[in-house]
Amino acid sequence: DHQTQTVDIPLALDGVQLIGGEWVAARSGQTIDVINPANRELLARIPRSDAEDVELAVRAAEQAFPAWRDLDATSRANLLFRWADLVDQHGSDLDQLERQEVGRPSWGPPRMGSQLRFTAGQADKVQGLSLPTHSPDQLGFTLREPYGVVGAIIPWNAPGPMFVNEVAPAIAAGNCMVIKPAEDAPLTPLALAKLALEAGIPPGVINVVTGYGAEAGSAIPEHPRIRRVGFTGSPATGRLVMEACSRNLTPLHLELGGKSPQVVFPDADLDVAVPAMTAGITLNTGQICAAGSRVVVHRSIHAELVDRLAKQMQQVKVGPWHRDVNMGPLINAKQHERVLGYIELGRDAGAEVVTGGGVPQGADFGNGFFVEPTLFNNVSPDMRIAQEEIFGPVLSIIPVDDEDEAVEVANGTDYGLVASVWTQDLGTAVRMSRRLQAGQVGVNSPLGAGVIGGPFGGYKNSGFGRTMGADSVLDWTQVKTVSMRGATVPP
Ligand code: TXE
Repeated sequence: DHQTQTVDIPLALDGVQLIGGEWVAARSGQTIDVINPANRELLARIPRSDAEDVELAVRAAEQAFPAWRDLDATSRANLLFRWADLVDQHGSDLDQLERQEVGRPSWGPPRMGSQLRFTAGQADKVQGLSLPTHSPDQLGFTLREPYGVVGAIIPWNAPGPMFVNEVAPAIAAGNCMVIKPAEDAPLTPLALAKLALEAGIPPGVINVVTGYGAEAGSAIPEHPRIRRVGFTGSPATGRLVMEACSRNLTPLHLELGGKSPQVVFPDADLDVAVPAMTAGITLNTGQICAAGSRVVVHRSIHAELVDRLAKQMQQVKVGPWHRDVNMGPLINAKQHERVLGYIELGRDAGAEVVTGGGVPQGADFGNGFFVEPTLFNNVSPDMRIAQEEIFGPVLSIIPVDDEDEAVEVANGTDYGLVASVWTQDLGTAVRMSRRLQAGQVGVNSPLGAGVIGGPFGGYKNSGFGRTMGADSVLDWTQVKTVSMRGATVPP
């Protein structure tokens, strides 16, 4: 039965983290249990680290830094390419590991290898400028240099890609990284770090410190010798990280989630839009920063769209990760309570549950953190379910009368990560692409997905800074202007 379905995880590590190329326990000796959220079965234990362990990781990174910085850029790129090869070779193991700790069905072969290659290709293209000078006896130019030791904190919803998106550009630029994965899903990051070591990336270049946010995570922005920080997670924690960075004057980038609108015009091809929007809110059980959680629809097709979305959402097969399903459980008890709490809030505010709205029943669901795909109709834009990120498979439909109102509603939250437009009219598509306040806009395409090298990040409270794009390696460098003259007076 489902209690005994956990398969072997060849890449998983038990009770240890990576500091200076060594697999070590936390100084305290304490551990945290990592469970499969589909059945609460124990997957592994990870070190419960704190500031002391982060200090050791920073020292290891400082030791590794001079040689890594001075290694020629082609060699650094080659090591990242080799890492990408190993990630591809172990693609199905990595997928299985992530499926078990996140509790999701397979998405097919992971794309992390391609993102790694895209980033590796930038390692030897970090270039400065030559600058005009006041004198012909002078040269002026800029150098792009790494910061030194840098840090990152990542969430649990896509632990593998998040790890790659923070670590790869930072080390490609010549920095050494101390990264804390989320306590709920640290195993894919540890496995990726193991493959990086096997690829020949030197000890101390990547250090993975595991533990709780308040203990190990907070020690990263608070560390005065960590010179740059990347954070992905909730706005509340992002604020804490930024406050700590402000005390050390440490630059950072933040990716804080979204409340992404799907704007549907009367001429939209619903055969395409309905399945895509359904996937956009049920993929990873809605636990995606880019999840399209609001449908803003023209009143003339409102009733038809509600009907078709409800039918499509009822087709979504929910179950444990190893079955042939489309959607797994939520990550943990806290998120389960939170999502069910939002569903209650929506009902209390007067929105209508069209489908879902509860916990699925049956032997397959055991004691996993499952919730039904849930569709709310007649949501008004000011309701909390229309304003706050739920991070679950909960979709709100908001009817509007025209394009201006659609824009006002779509832009009417504090977030601005992704927005999608469904229309066949080119003029509408062009206007909406400009009018929507979001870091990514998809036209007839959900989640802003499918673009290679598209910079990813938010407008407004969704954060600042961009990852994944052609500038991602440059973002982990600082600029130095050099002005140079000969040491003797020219003839
Ligand atoms: O996030 P946290 P949680 C949103 C989503 C979700 C909500 C809560 O809406 O429902 O956040 O999730 C570490 N100092 N997103 O509580 O706390 C923590 O250990 C330093 C959106 O899981 O932000 C983990 O590694 N670090 C998001 C990471 O921060 C701290 C993805 C994220 O956890 C810390 C995840 C502290 N004081 C949640 N406290 C997205 N943008 O995609 C915690 N952490």
